[in-house]
Amino acid sequence: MTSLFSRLDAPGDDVVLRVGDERVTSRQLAHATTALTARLAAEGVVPGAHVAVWTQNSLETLVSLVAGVAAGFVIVPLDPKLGPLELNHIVKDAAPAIALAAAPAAIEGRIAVRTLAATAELRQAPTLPARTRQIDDAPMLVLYTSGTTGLPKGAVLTARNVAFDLDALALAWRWSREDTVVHALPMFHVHGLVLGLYGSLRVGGALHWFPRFVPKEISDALGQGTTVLFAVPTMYHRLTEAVESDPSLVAGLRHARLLVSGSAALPQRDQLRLEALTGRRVIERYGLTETLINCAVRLDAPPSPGSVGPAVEGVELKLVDDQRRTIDARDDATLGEIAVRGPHVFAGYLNRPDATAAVKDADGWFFTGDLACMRPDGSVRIVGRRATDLIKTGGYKVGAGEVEAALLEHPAVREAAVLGAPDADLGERIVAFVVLSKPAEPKALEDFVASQLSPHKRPREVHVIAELPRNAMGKVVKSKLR
Ligand code: MCA
Ligand code: AMP
Repeated sequence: MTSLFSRLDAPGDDVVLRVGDERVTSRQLAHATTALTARLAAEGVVPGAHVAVWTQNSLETLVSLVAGVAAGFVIVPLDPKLGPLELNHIVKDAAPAIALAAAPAAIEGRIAVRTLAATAELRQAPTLPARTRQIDDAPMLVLYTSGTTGLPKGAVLTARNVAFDLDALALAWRWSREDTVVHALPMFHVHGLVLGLYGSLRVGGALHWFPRFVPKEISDALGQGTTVLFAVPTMYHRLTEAVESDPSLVAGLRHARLLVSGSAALPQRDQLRLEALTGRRVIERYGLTETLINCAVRLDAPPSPGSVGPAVEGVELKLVDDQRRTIDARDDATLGEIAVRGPHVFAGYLNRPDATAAVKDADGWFFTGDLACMRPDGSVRIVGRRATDLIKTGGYKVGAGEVEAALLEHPAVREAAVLGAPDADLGERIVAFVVLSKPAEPKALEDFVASQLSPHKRPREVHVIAELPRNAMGKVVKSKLR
């Protein structure tokens, strides 16, 4: 067996993590792993237990996320802006033994919280050698992800899922110890956590994390030796606008070895604008929480606009029709649902065998719900989604049903229908149509959703209408609302 975080195999004085002016070496991370193991063991929390990490904007968050996995706990990273509706559900569903936080957290009172005073603990010499996480099929992470209806589901990922996928990406992008990744993504989803953080400790050299996205900070980091940028399309859109109004930002972007976009479709318009300004092409990769990254444009591939690349090394990918029969066409025109198989496909949803069986068949194929065409060279062009009730806004997946349910909790809302409308910045913006039983201001309804759920799930537009359009069966016809 080999270890998951190769970067911690021979701990030394090399900096592996950076947040603001604070830096952590591989030796300090190994110390933190030992300290965390001992500390939680003293409380009866042993490897294999679910440990939540409240992902606040601080270095302690990164240390907890790495040390927790290295020590063998099953880490449940949580958005510190989760609303009470989501939090109640997740605490019950994942039942974490304990939560780690950098500072007082809203989760306090629901489960025991321990603060990891990283900077103090890191300096203490360990009394025991650090544990290292081996690559096996045991659960390593539970990541909550929205579905069309109901509350978020916990996707269980193993160390093998993660190691396999990161190694495939290293091959596609020649990602190596020479690289430092910079990103400003949240640490409770695959993109920022698995690719950015765990990737930098397995196949890369270091991570420089900005808890907030500020174009100038990203550009400066790239100008000062950081080589790779991971970002969602909204961030590339905002970087482009920033470069247009402040051409000095171009210098940093020109230095980058690799600019990667994912989590949602990168509009070609933004791609071309950025290329014209910087001379650098942004490459796309495609994935899901449940499968990690399935496709990636290779570093040496010729330009192929609109493509998310072919399946990464070791991943089987096919297009299927409505009956899940294989569609054998590479004509860039025939549409099918993407299905994937390989060691990267998750173990299943926590406590939800029904939901797992709906997406993963007995032969190991995972059905993504994404619609695409395949080109003659095997590269994939994503065209849409089967479920119109899934919205991708700023790279976050939001189920329309979850927002509708939150709106219906408001005493003035009698009926609600939510959909995603095209948006140049966010990709899609959440739009709500409501029928009221008593007067209420649209802004108050937006704020109400933001107070019940994570604020990124709030509708950016609320329209009050007299009645929702329905078909003969009484079902809301959302296409009429568009
Ligand atoms: C605004 N705010 C509010 C309200 N309005 N708070 C309460 N009530 C309100 N009515 C607050 C927000 O909480 C936030 O607080 C601030 O105002 C700005 O929020 P918002 O407008 O939502 O942010 P934004 O500027 O639109 O964010 C854009 C973003 C963000 C930075 C691009 O969407 C983002 O980080 N996206 C990344 C998503 C991601 O990582 N997805 C990966 C999923 P404050 O200012 O305090 O923060 S993994 C995946 O998809 C797969 C595997 C893959 O392929 O990667
Ligand atoms: P999530 O459940 O948050 O992991 O989101 C996964 C979904 O994001 C996929 O099913 C796709 O719809 C979408 N997605 C991720 N990367 C891309 C991409 N490069 N282009 C288009 N859609 C993407």
